[in-house]
Amino acid sequence: MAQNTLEKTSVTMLGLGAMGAALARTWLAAGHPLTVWNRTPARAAALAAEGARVADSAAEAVAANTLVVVCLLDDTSVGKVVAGADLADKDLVNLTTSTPDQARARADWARERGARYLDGGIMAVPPMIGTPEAGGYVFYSGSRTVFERHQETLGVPAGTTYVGEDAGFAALHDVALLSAMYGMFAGVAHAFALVRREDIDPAALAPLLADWLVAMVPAVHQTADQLRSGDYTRDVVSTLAMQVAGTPTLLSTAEGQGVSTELLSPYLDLMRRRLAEGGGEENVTGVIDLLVR
Ligand code: FVH
Repeated sequence: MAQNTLEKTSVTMLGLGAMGAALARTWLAAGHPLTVWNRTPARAAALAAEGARVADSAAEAVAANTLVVVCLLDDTSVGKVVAGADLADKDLVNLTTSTPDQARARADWARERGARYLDGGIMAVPPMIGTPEAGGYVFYSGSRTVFERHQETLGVPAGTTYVGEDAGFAALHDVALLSAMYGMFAGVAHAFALVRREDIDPAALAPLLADWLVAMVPAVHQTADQLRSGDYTRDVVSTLAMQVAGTPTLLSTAEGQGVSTELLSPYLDLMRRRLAEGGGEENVTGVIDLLVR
């Protein structure tokens, strides 16, 4: 166990799955006294050997410390696990992935039980926890008091980014980033599919693709700038009219290569709709307004 536990905040950790165990281990290694509980007790054995105190029940673990961190499978399991515990005057930090509405409801639920509530959305996978150079971090939202009081402790496993008092905002930021990631994965899948049957080494395409995607990243900031100003023609280099004119090339090439356009077509359809509505001098920012119902 790490030395010098003096003045380190004591932490209770509920849930020792892949993520919960990784989080717990970093607090232990940093010298934070740690009480853990997991539904399947065997998963606590390794942490016990490293110095964690293992509680017999979730209620006992919650009673041990003011700072209670929860990282379970889903919101339903959080409700089940924490139901029997006395939450009065606890700082409950829930790092379980949930929807914004679940997080808000969980915040109300915790408040009704006398707890202060902070929600978290983890932008990392377990090997990134406790590895600052990996760049993982956690979005936090909800009680600013809890965030500020425990920021140093919460910063031990990964970076911390507070995004507001609305308890649903951490989950919303988490899902926004993940959704963008899947959009990128969809584009990457289509690109590799196009060359799949050719004598083109995927390993040769990969760096070209990666560099191109990185070169396109400034578009994210331009989009934000246009949304804030309301002027979707601001600093446009490639107009929507020009881009839509190029879409038959993309679709014909896919057809020629025997590749389904089911990933690409929905986005191109939205571009065409925006053009039809008169957005020809914009770039693609207007598509966002078609998505918001
Ligand atoms: N692992 C990852 O890559 C991602 C990265 C981003 C954030 N997620 C979220 O973190 C939450 C926990 O994920 P995890 O990786 O720790 O998940 P598991 O290894 O499957 O462990 C699940 C824990 O939840 C316990 N559990 C499940 N159902 C119940 C229940 N009904 N009652 C009590 N506990 C329950 C489970 O206990 P056990 O199976 O060991 O008894 C584990 O402790 C999650 O929200 C991710 O989306 C991870």
